[in-house]
Parts: sequence; C-alpha cells; structure tokens
Amino acid sequence: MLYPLDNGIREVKELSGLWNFKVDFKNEGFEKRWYENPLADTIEMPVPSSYNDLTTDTAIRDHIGDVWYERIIFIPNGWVNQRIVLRVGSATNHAVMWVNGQEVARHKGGYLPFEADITDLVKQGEKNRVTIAVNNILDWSCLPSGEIKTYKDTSKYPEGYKTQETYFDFFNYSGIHRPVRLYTTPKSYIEDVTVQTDIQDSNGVIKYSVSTQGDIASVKVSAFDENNKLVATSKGKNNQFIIKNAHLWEPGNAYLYSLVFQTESEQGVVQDRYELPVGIRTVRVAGKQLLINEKPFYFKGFGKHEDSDLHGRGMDEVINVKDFNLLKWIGANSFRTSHYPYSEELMRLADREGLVVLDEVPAVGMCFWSETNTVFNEERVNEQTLEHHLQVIREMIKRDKNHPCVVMWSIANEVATNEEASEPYIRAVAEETKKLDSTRPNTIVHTMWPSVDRVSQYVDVICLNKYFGWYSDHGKLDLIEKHMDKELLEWYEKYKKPIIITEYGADAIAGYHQVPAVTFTEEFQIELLHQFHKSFDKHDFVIGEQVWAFADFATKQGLTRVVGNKKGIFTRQRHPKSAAFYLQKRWLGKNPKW
Ligand code: E9O
Repeated sequence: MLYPLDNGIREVKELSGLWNFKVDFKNEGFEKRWYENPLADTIEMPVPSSYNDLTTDTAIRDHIGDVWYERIIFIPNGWVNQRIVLRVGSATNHAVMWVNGQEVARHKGGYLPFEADITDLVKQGEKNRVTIAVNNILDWSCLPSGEIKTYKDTSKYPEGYKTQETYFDFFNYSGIHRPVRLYTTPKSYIEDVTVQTDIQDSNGVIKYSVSTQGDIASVKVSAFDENNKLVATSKGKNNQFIIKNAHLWEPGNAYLYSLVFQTESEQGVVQDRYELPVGIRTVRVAGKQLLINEKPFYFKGFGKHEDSDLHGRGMDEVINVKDFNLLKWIGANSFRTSHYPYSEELMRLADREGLVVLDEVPAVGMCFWSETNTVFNEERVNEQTLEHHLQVIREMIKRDKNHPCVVMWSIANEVATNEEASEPYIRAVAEETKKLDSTRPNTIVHTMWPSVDRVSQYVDVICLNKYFGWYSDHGKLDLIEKHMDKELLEWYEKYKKPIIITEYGADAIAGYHQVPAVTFTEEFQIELLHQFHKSFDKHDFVIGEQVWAFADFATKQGLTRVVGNKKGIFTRQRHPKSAAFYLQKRWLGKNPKW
C-alpha cells in the first residue's frame, strides 16, 4: 500500500487537527445510526492522538467499546476528475468509516493503515461529513489478543460490570493514532510498487514491479541519485535495471535513490507519477551471522514503544525526531518495533537516518492456547486468531516491503511456544512471511527455554527476551552471566542459528540511587546490563543486543508497575538515566563484535 504523496500530479490534504468526539457509553451508536447525522454533544479531540489521557475523566480513559470521531471536509475545486481517497494511518483497535452517512471502510487491527475511494460520495463546494467509529475491544480473534471478563456476582459488582483483560505490558491506548489524509490520484493510476535490490560487483540491481488500474499504455521508471542526477531508466511493469557503481544503503550511512514511476497513455500523455525512496542493500543469514551488504551486522539498540506523555500512542514527529537523535547519541544502530508496526512516518525516517529495523506484528500476549484454558472464557488462541495473524502479516509486508531499514520480520513476541498447538500455528505464519517476502529473514521473539520450544526450526534468526536477575533470581546479579551462558549455548546447540537478545533489562526509577545497588535503583540497572554483556561478548553466534526498553512507558495499572514500566534507559520524557551513559560508552567504544 503506497504512502500518500504530494507531487504535482497527486495531491494530499492533511486532516490532522481537532475532530468532534463522543464516547458511546451506552453502546447505542450503531443501533441509532449515529453516522447518519452530525454527532450531538461532542467534545474536542486531537487527531492523531490517543484519547485516553486527554480528559480528566476516568470513565473516558478506561472506556471499553466504541468512541466516535467526526469532521467536515471540503473537496478543493482543482480535484475535479481525480480519484479521491480517504486514508487513515491507524485506528486502534478497530474502525468503521462513513462519508456522508455511507459506510466506506471497515478495518480490524490497530496499527496498520486503511483507505477508501470516496470519489463518488463527496460533493465539490459543499460540506462533506466524515465519521469514524473506533473500538478498543480485544478478544482472542484479535492481535494483540485479549478477552472481556464479565462479573456475575451482583452482590460484589454492579450489574453488567466488565473489564478488558490483556496479556501484554502496554496500555491499551485507543483512538485515531496516525494521520488521516485525503489524497488524489488520476483515474488511471499506479496502485502499488514493489522493489527488490541486489548487488553485483559494485553495481546495484533493482528489480521492480508495478501494478496499475485503468487505461495505462506504458510505465517508465527513472532513478535519480541524491544530487537529483538521472542515473538509470527502465520501462515496463516488471523489469530490472542496473545502477553502475551504486551508492549502497548502509546502517548508519543511509543513501536513498529516488525511483520515479510514471505512467503514460497511448498518446504519450503523462498520467500518474509516484516517487519511491530506494536503498540498495542486501540482507541474508549465513551460518552464525546476519549479513547486510555481505558484512556481518551486530544489532545495538532497543525495543521501543510508540508512547509519550499526553499523546499516548499518537504519532508525533517531535517524539520521533528526538528518539532518533537519542538513538544516535547513545550509539544504537537499530530498534525493534515492539510490539506492533510503527507509523509510516517513522519508517521513512529510519530509511533516511540509516537505522536498522526489526519489524514486528502485534502478536503479543498469546500465552494461552486452547489446550490450557483455565481462566475466563472458553475460547483462547484459535483459528480466527491465525486468520487475523496472517492478514496482519500481509498488511504489514504490503506496507513495509520497500523500506531498506527493515531487515527482518518479527512474526510474534513471547508466544507459548512450548504448547503443542503453537507449532502448526507458528509454522503457518512463518511460511506466509516467506511466501510474501523471500528477500528478508524472519524471526520469532521468545521468552521460553530451548528445551521446550517447538517452533524455531521455522525461522531464520532466534530472538530472546531474558530477565535473569529480574523476573527470575530477582536481585541476584552474580547469577546472570552463568544463566545466560547456559541458555545461549543450549539454544545454539539445538538450532545452530544466530541469536539476538531482543529484551533484557531492569526497572529503574530515575533518581533512585544506592550502593551497593538494589533493584529499582539506577545503579542496579547498569550492573544488570553489564552482567548480561559479559555473556553476550563470549558467544560469536550472538549477533545483537537490544535493551528493554528505550524509554519508560505506560502500562495498565498493576502491583509491579509504578506509573508504568520503568525499564526505560530514558524516562518517558526522554531524559537519560545513568545507564544511558554506560551504554553509550559500550556502544561507541571498541568491541570485537562491532
Ligand atoms: C515484553 C514486554 O512488553 N517482555 C516483558 C517486558 C516486561 O518488562 C514487557 O514490557 O515485563 C518481559 C517478559 C518476561 C518474562 C520472564 C519470564 C521469566 C520466568 C521466570
């Protein structure tokens, strides 16, 4: 799915700003067809943002169900004879969209875009009403998964009392989280573009395919370098061409060519145009290593979240730019989009800044399969979950396939891969990923042990989240290295695949200090990381370390969460804890691994 572009042929109109907003407390909006008329009794709500932290009302923050957004749009006069598309960057977790009372789109999944062709529904020179209902309920058919718990004992709970149970460690922020845009294309247009790159000698090989709609006679492709110099051309919907002495896209040293795809009519009239930034690079797993441009790559960085004060999970270029500057300052070269695909704006920034990305689907919290049903409902991870998982993989790869920054697909995080039912499930997901993109390795992120794991034969790289000294042997710094060594060797022995530690860390409350270190102090966080590093440095099959987490982040309320998860190396406001200086010294220092 192409990112909307303004380029003289295509036009984009941003719909960010204040929208009318209403919480459907009585769950009546669909039945009463709220979309047919302007919403009554609304409050102001910024788009993009999570709505949860913006009012002073607990009932709004913790609402389970639908909320409604609405705004008026005008269609510019110049848009006559254009195809007009309404596109939502993401709405968490489900959305239905109407234009002038007509349903135009339905989308399940909170972290990927959806759009609708609304050309025939909008009127030039008049007010057009866009209504979007967003629902935050998570059940077992969703990713992330969850379930609604109902409380039957009316002597203890009010009638109809329910809670949204989630089995993941981030606040279930909801709302329209990414920009909403109107954009145009000509009536005959470029629908999608796929680019794959290779390197032969010092030349870049670019293989592309273009899909179009309408009457299109020919496709032309021109490649421009960063100085806007034309370096190669090609023709046809599927083809490949060479850029001589290509400038490669490298981690920390990004270089992007601009590929301009242009369609023409029979008469040679230019119809549509799309510019795609393309980084020439290769990625593959070879034995114990992951090679980018045939050079071993060691991942230094973090698991992150799209999370900040007030905005919640709302896309914010201010936070994105600050985070990238901090990543570079600390010597990180990569991050994982834990635990969902991040905004397209962030991915485009990573392409430009040369940061390497592990792109993850929102498959988190899948710790209960049908065979271990013990808690609330009958249904746990099931066929519908798998169907949705495959759908999300398709949407993610469709959106992110052309990003040079993405070097690997992460198909799930902390799944109960010890259970029998996980094997066919993960196998199906892993195979789908390969089928859709054979140019990138895939991985799954484990918190299980090698002796019980049933699925790692289906992935190329093994990722581990390990919490010695924290969730096990809490506070025992002296055991970490030994435990880590043992486990790493067992994983390698069993699968002979490269390993990235995608999570290790400790909560530290900024400003808490003690010597000797105790848990929750800044000193303990440093010492814990240091013990892990002693182990990582010994094993050549360990190809990366990503600390959990980049910054403190919001979670649901819980006894082990003091105003959120405090494993950040930066506070939620992006101020460094002491461990940031320790990591900076390690990552910018010398090490045979990098
Ligand atoms: C996922 C991440 O979203 N991994 C969690 C992180 C945490 O801080 C969370 O924020 O809790 C850790 C999972 C730890 C499982 C440890 C199992 C140890 C068994 C003894």
